[in-house]
Amino acid sequence: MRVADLPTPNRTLVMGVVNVTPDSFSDGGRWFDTERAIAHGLAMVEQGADIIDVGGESTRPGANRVEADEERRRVIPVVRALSESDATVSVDTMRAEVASEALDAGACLVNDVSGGRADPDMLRVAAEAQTPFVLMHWRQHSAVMLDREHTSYDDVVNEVIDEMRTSIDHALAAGVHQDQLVVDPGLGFSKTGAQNWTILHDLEALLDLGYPLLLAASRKRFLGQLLASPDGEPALPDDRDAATAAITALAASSGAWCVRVHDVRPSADAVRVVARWSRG
Ligand code: PMM
Repeated sequence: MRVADLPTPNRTLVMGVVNVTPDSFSDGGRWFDTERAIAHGLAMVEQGADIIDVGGESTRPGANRVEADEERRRVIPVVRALSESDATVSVDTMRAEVASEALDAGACLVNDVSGGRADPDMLRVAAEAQTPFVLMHWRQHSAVMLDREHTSYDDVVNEVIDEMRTSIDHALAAGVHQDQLVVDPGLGFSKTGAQNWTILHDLEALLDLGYPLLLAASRKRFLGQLLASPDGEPALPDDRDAATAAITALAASSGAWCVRVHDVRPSADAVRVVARWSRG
């Protein structure tokens, strides 16, 4: 499946993450400086990233929101510089005004972890821009998303799908075109570790929605829990990259459209292996 105006290499795409934040769980502070963030994005293109996802607001569980002006200050110069260097850039934001400015600065895709729910103006911006729009499953802001009420499901796969269908309907009603939409189950967002694994086990059900599927498991807490030391200490984010690449291979072989990762090269290699393997 292809999404209008993005690379179509006949394999799963790799989206490299640039968090221009002081506090993301996975790489907080490393790319907070504008020039370092730009250099990191360019390095990921060299390593085989198809898209660079630039975000200025941490969504780690418990995180509080950043002011719009600060988010804009973090994100826009990085989006502009990477776009000018011909990278395909995505903006990771829940704010319509930041999305709109990033699109003006050259971004080709809007990645909204709230699926258009956090900002009432976001779907209008996406509809007018006619660029791809990642619609992630989301229930609540990060400050409260792991509270028990927000991780409560009787049947996580079907409820996530139903809630995504509702968000898709809202997007379409706002004028977003079907061809623009990418869906994402939002691993770790209002989901426990076990619920993430249930979703991954049943990717087919998500693919049946009929939209390109993006998965962002990279370095997430449930991988740290899986790889915990014998005394139960979770593996550190940097020690979750091999497991992330394993998820990339499985996601690609299941038919995911794109994986969003922090360490690009292993996943860029993995998607190429899967494509070659499947050709025989
Ligand atoms: N996760 C994070 C941030 N952005 N975007 C999408 N589409 N899906 C995700 O699961 C997702 C995201 C979490 O933070 P990180 O940038 O440190 O991975």
